[in-house]
Amino acid sequence: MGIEDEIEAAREKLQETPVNKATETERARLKAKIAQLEEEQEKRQAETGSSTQGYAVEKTGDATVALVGYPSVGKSTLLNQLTNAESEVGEYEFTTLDVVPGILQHRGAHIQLLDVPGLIGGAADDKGGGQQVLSVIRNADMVVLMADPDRLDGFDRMDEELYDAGIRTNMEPPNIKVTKKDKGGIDVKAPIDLTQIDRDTLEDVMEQWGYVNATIVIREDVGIDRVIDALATNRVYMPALKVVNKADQIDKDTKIEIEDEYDDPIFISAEHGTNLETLKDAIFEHLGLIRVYLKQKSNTEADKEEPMIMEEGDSVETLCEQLHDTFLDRFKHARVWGESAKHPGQRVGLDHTIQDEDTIEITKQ
Ligand SMILES: Nc1nc2c(ncn2[C@@H]2O[C@H](COP(=O)(O)OP(=O)(O)OP(=O)(O)O)[C@@H](O)[C@H]2O)c(=O)[nH]1
Ligand SMILES: [Mg+2]
Repeated sequence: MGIEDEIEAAREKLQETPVNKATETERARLKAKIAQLEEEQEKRQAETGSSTQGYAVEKTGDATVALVGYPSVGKSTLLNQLTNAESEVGEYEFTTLDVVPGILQHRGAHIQLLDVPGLIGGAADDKGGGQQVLSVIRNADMVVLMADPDRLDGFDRMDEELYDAGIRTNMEPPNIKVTKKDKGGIDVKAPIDLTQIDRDTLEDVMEQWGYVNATIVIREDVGIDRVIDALATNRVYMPALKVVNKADQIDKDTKIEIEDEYDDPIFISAEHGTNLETLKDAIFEHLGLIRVYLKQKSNTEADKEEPMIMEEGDSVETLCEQLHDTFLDRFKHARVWGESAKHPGQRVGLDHTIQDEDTIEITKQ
């Protein structure tokens, strides 16, 4: 039996297995088996190069964002509005068949936007060349999920499609750690109560995954899917932003209903250019980007036109590393103005965490 048949057989078995207490372990085992086979399949495809052909797009700029949505939601129209790109716009579906990149310049950052061909149901099973599209999305730093008022189910459908391809949106990686041992079988350590899964099932899943001797430390109340996510090596985690396009076609009441149901998406009209500044800000913030203004000692003001683009959580040390090799060696201290400073011009060391729009002056030896 080929690996595809094995996956198919395991999926069928999972569907046939009813969901109840008695079948919990069996279902968990099957899920682990499917995930493991899929990983094996991907590995083989990567080796033969069959999954990497097609839309290879080189990443450029400070970050990469994939525009994802049903055909005709307006992805190309949006790309053309936000970037220098010229992606073909059409009234019919599947106008765009290639990945079209463009650069959005906002708050001093260069953000690469990718207009990816419309994702359709079953992309994860490679209907309609979906695998290549998904591999482009996997490499992005964030997705914009686009829907239009007529097909809002697109939000959930796209997210499911991504989920099935191992792309986890708006989720932290599970707080689970697995370490191999020499002997002693499977050891489950959980300093908290596990309410969704029992230890026997966990041991079974670990064995199914191929562990003979290992310790698994679980620090959050997870279900089996999150455990499998922790074991799998092909999961990626990224933020997703929900955007409703063609907002020019809806009235106020419908807008409020959509806001309630879909957790406050951003409403835009790509065609009319409405609310695009809000969208750009949201993209910048969801990417976790921050601006840093560098000040020379001799100047009283920093150059606010050209900020350095960094990431939330970055420290003065990261800043120095990015500036030049010699900055770290010769670093004496820095002065900070802005959100992260206790008072204007606070003197700080390398471990100081910077925030958006801080001004920093570095003193070297
Ligand atoms: N009313 C309205 N129509 C829009 C808006 N944005 C795009 N459209 C129209 O929607 C249609 C599809 O737009 P595209 O940008 O080609 O959509 P797409 O998502 O790139 O479609 P595919 O490439 O087929 O996946 C075109 O007729 C656009 O003019 C909008 O904000 N409002
Ligand atoms: Mg298009």
